Parts: sequence; C-alpha cells; structure tokens
Amino acid sequence: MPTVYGVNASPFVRKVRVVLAEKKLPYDLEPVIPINVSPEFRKMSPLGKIPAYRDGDVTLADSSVICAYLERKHPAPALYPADPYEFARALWFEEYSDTALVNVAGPKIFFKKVIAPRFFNQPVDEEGVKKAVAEDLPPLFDYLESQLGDGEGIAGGRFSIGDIAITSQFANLRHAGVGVDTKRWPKLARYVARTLERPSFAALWREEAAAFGTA
Ligand SMILES: N[C@@H](CCC(=O)N[C@@H](CS)C(=O)NCC(=O)O)C(=O)O
Repeated sequence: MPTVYGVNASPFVRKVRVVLAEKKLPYDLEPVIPINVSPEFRKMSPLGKIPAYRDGDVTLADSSVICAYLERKHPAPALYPADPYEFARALWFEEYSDTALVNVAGPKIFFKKVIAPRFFNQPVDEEGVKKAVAEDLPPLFDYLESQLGDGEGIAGGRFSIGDIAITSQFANLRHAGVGVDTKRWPKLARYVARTLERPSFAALWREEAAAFGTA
C-alpha cells in the first residue's frame, strides 16, 4: 500500500489525499510533523517538508510532484485537462494556491486561529487574523471571482488539479471560521461550497474537523 507522510492540517497533504480519493486509490497516512524531521524522512523529502510519498521503491516529495506522478500512474479519472491551454491554466491555479493563497490562509489565518491555540497553547492573535481577512484576502478572492466561469472547474470548466489546490486552501480557511461573502464574491462562494461537498473533500473535512474541534 502506498504511504503519504504528513498531517491533515497541511493543505499540501490534503491535495495529495484528495487526488488519491478522486482516483479511488487506497493508501496509509503516516503522521509526520515538519519540525526537526528525522534523517530518514529527509532522504524522501530533502527540504524537510510535508507531504512525502512512498510507492514501493519510489519516494517523492512536494505535493505538485506527487499529484503529477499519480496522474501519470493512474490516469483515470483525469485530473489535468487534455487541452494544452487549459492544462497550463490548471497548473497556474495550482501554483497560485500553493504560493499566494497559502501565504495568507496558512501563517496569517489558519496557524494563528487553529494551530497556535490548540497545539502551542498560545492565545489567538485576533487582530492579526482580522487584518489578514480584511486586507490580504480580498484581492485574492477578487482575482478568483474574475476567473471563475459557470463550469464545475476553474480551468476548462472541468474539475482539475487547479480546483483541488484552490479548495485545499479554502478548507483551512473554513477550519479557521473564515468563509466567502456570498454577496461580494458569489461565484467563488458557490464554487468553494460545491467543491468542499465532493466526497473526496468531505471525508477529509470530517476527519480534520474532529481532530481540530472545528466541526
Ligand atoms: N511546495 C511544497 C510545500 C510544502 C510545505 O510547505 N509544507 C509545509 C506544511 S503545510 C511544511 O512542511 N513546512 C515545514 C517547513 O517549511 O520546514 C508542496 O507543495 O508540497
């Protein structure tokens, strides 16, 4: 059985687990917290980050690399568009999520609101969270709203790795109690709600909410 190394608080681990679920591939989750990781883990993930992945003799690091590997190894259902331009757009939204979105949703919101109080016994930096929600998120939401069409997915209208990466970040925001204003960003709000309801995301949401007490 393949193994995903990491913890369910990570949006990058979530990306890989959603791809595995969409492709109906069983796997084990081996908990690794990315602080002072072991030399063995660093052999799989030289930057010491989660997720890492083992499939027999193959080991891989980085969620985007692991998801691309899974697509080649298990092509159905396809999670990357066939059309060259839509393929590139899906990768762009993956990149956008894994850089711009996570920079705000992760350290400025999810960490302060969920991880710091629950796992580090620190008070919530409410002012910091408020500022990030008021100032940092809106331009990111404006951009996504401008890119969404009527289809299921943001790239080419079909569900893809772009949607998985975006929604993985919104799962962390939702755990932090941060939603999308339906009046200001109606398409984005509908899109996030719909994507989080997919069985692949919903099963993880239940597991995560039980672990964080955010249900
Ligand atoms: N580009 C990497 C990013 C992975 C990442 O930053 N993971 C975080 C947890 S959410 C981590 O391991 N941080 C520890 C560190 O940066 O040392 C991916 O897509 O897998």
